[in-house]
Amino acid sequence: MASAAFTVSSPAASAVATRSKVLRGGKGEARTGCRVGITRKNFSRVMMAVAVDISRFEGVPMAPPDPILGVSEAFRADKNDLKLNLGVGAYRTEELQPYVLNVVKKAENLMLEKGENKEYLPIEGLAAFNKATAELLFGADNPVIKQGRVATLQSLSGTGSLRLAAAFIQRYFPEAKVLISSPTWGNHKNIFNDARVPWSEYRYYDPKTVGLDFEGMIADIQAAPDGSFVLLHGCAHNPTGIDPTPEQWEKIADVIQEKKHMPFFDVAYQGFASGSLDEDASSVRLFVERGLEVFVAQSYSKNLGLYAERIGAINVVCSAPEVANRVKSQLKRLARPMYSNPPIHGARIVANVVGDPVMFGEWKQEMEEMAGRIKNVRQKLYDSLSAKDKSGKDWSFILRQIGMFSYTGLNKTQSDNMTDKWHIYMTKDGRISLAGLSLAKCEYLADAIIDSFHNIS
Ligand code: PLA
Repeated sequence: MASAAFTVSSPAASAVATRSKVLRGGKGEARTGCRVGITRKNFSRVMMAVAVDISRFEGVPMAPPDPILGVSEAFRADKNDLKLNLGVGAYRTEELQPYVLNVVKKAENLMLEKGENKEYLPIEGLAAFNKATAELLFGADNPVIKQGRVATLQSLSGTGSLRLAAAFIQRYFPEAKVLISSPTWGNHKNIFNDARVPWSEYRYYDPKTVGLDFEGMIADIQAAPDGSFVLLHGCAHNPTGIDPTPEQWEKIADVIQEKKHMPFFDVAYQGFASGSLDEDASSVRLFVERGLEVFVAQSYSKNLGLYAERIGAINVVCSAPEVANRVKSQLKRLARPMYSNPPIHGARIVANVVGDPVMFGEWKQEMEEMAGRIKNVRQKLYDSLSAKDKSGKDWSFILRQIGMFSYTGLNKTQSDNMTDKWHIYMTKDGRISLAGLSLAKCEYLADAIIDSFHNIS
């Protein structure tokens, strides 16, 4: 720890020590951190005239690694050739290499040719992006767009958009709580905690059926105080890969409407669940068609592979254009002191791809290919598990799950075994990212899962 050169018992003493710049060696010799030119050897002298930095951070404990992004750090440190990173939901090629979409490269080349400048964007982001992103989500012909009832702000990808919405909830609905699914994407809880928005969970996953606990979900949404915010995954629920059916979505909308709750969608995988952008937005559109006011956070990390560009948006569908203007003005007011204005590069890529019919078509095709590759490894994993596991266990739940992930049902100890023995990196809730799996690695993964499932309790 590069903290203090000497052990000092109290802040007052440290202040005196720093001020006087005359310190005794001895007790603190083992510690480091003194200023230039002082070696450990010199420390043994009885008296020294040195300036010492006494850390003000003694009260700052080490934070635990992030349950998802921390897995990638551990993966990078592993030197074993067999290692496999199924932690973070990042798409890889069959060769397990990161993938930059061809259509993204094409759009970037065009941008370079045009020689666009790097001026600040307005607080709400790039106008062409905001138009494109709302149209992609709601459908260009949706009356809410035509009537100007959507407040759209480009923000820092899905996470930043959720965080901005959380700040808005905290400021304008201080009494409200947010209902989140159990389980959910781990960062949801952090986001609402940091924004000081109270939350509670609604039942979602039923380990007995390895499916949706629909009754439990409805009962919990019904039991929540009127006017709560209900966080819903638009498609490809993370981590379970289990989505409600269209009929179930209707019932969820009924209860939310009845209870005057506010639906709040997190759409981080549009196009990645079914391969179709429209189909994956159908849950959101259903709520909008009912005339409800709705929050929607969007991300282009996965569907356009723009992970590091931090491009996404927060959309708030309002009852009237005048309301949308007010809401937007307040979102801008929240964004300004947080990050001032959003980055331009990813916004231009999205605006160019969506705004150009040829590139839009190319994107949809590449997205289908990515979604298709994930479906293929999903099938192969299921086939390998079924062929290798002689216990008679039914692995078909893997085929019923959709999107990037499979929720294997492995517990923490079993997940630890996957990593410690098999060098397979995954989150401790038993989630594996199939987007990071190749056909060639399916058999190895199946062996690891069978070993962990049957031999570790
Ligand atoms: N919402 C959900 C449901 C997500 O799964 C993720 C990303 C996001 C929002 C935010 O993504 P963004 O900020 O990059 O737009 N979840 C990942 C990565 C893919 C992560 O944890 O940050 C995951 O592995 O779960």
